[in-house]
Amino acid sequence: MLGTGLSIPQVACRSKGDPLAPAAPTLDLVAASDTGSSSTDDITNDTTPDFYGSTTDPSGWLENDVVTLYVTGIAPIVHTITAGEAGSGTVSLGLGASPLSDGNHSTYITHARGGHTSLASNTVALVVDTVAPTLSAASGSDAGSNTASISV
Ligand SMILES: [Ca+2]
Repeated sequence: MLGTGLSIPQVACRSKGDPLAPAAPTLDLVAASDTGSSSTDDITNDTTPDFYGSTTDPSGWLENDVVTLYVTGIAPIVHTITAGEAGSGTVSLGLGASPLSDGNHSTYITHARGGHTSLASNTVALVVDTVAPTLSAASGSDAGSNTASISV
């Protein structure tokens, strides 16, 4: 109501994510794990592909930061940054003993520090395809006329 002297409480503007968390990382499939005709299409026959996690956080990776790899179809894989990995821009993330089934596996990571978890990285739309392609003859591809008339 107007004129009552009461003001409408301001709704806090929620920023996305935890302000104390590291910046959202980025994720990429390692080219060597991206088999087939393209090493950048995220279609692979490797059931335990390796990924690169990259941080855009100003502090980079710090020792004991936690990177969690989420892959559709398997339990999250938790990786703790070692002293050797700290300071580097990228960290190698493997699936270990968790082979993936054929099909689509949406994959992303988060970066946590001191209990504060970043927003999710980009999503890699991984496709695992271990079935060898079969060659089939193109049929009906000769759609044109088979006769030619030649004027003499
Ligand atoms: Ca590929």
